[in-house]
Amino acid sequence: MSVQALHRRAYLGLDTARRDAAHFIDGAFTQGTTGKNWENRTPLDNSLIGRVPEGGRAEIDAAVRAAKAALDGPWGRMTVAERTDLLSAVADEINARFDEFLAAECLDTGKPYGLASHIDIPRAAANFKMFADTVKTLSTETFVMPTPDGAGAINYALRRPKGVIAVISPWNLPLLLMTWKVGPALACGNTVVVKPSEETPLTATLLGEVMNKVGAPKGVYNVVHGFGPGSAGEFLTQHPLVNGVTFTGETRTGEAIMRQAALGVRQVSFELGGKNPAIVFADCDLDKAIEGTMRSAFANCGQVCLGTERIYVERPIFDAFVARLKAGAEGLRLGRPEDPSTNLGPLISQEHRTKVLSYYRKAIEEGATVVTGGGAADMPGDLAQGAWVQPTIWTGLTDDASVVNEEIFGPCCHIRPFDTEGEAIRLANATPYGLAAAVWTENLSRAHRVAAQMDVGVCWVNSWFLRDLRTAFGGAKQSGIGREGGLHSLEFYTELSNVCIKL
Ligand code: NAD
Ligand code: 6OD
Repeated sequence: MSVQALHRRAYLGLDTARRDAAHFIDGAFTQGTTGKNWENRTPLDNSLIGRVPEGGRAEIDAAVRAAKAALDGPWGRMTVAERTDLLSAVADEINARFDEFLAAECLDTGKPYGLASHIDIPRAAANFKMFADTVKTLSTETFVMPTPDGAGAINYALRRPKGVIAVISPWNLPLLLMTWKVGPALACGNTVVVKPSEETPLTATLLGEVMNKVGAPKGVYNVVHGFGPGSAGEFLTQHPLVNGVTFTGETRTGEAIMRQAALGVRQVSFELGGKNPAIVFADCDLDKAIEGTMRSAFANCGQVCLGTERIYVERPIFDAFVARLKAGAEGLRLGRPEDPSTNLGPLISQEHRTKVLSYYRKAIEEGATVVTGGGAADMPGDLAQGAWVQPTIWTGLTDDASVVNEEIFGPCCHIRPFDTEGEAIRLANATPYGLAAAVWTENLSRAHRVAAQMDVGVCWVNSWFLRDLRTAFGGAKQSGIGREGGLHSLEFYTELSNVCIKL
């Protein structure tokens, strides 16, 4: 189906009534009792999508208690096979309602249909399928031990759900990142209360309809909308019946949530910010390095935690690389999501645009050469009211420039030459963050050698954002705590309990 046809179907599918968000608590949609709500505006042209209710302590308490009751009730009594069948049905239903999810996500974020239909929505379905498959075949360890009386003992481990999991998610890949946590949490037998980003309330709400459709017991999946401090986010992470907090977002927010989760000593799993490097060696396949770096620097308007904002290029190919990346950036088409030629959307909000543009100004103050872009994007008609910026490339900054050190989260990058492998590794690692790195080389030995020295959770060689969901995903240093993905998710979403039986 063409993207335009998809668009027509999707916008019709997402009827006006559904553009207002609602909390989803104990299997029912509700506006809650605070009487507070806010306007949800699309960053495409700042027009009103609908309203979002702000949850308070009462909504959080109701959601957490519903989640606890489901654990102690029908959900807790389901067999693994029943639970995983239900999660597979969730995945099927997301795919069946693909167009509605797509329309909702693209309204909230402004991202191109081409991107969301290849990444965000299919990955959300895959997040449920993959974790359902993972837990189907789980086993645990057993140890037989001798005892002084000669009878012996057997130890075996039980993996039990952790309990009620608080899921706090960001706006950049809203459904993908929320389900990346909800999928394994439910597969392991937990129940969840989700506090989606205030910028992107729609797809989390829509998932409530899916849960009801497939027959998920009430209280298994709950959503309460709101903000962070002094609002639903803080109330949720402090709630005494919450057993674990999984969060994706800014490192500074992670610090606040960690303090909140410290009450009652709740475990946290954090996927945080980054200032990710790419190292491009002269022996790379330049076509592939340019194609990959175009994606890592500009995809989703640079709003991907794994995105590349620092590029180190070996001197012999520096000028060629800069010229080709400039040509690529200048070839990007900004526009409406449904336009098949669009490959760059707006930033998430006017507030974020102000932040990104402040870095664009700072780059010039700090002495950058602006290779391309460097300012707001002029857009026609209604789009002029949206959160658009130009894709931007700089060179010439010193290593201590704030633009080279702070996460900007926009469609921009700085390119710097290097002369030796050791220098490139030192520069790439010179950051308090440690989320991801990309290395471009055709030399196999170098690929292994350099990857082994990157202080990051994820290192891609000759690729970027190539994801096998069974692998460990997370950040080193200030980019996170813990790893999620495949069996690694069990570390956070289950409690291991050893049973020792004396024979
Ligand atoms: P954010 O930290 O501003 O917000 C994330 C969520 O936290 C939102 O739902 C927000 O309402 C909530 N929140 C804020 N303060 C809170 C508090 N005190 N208590 C409870 N909840 C609170 O992040 P964002 O702006 O939505 O997303 C962008 C950031 O997320 C970037 O830094 C990016 O690098 C990071 N990110 C990281 C990953 C990863 O996998 N490491 C993935 C995506 C985004
Ligand atoms: O692919 C994933 O599982 C993942 N967590 C991606 C994060 C992207 C950050 O914006």
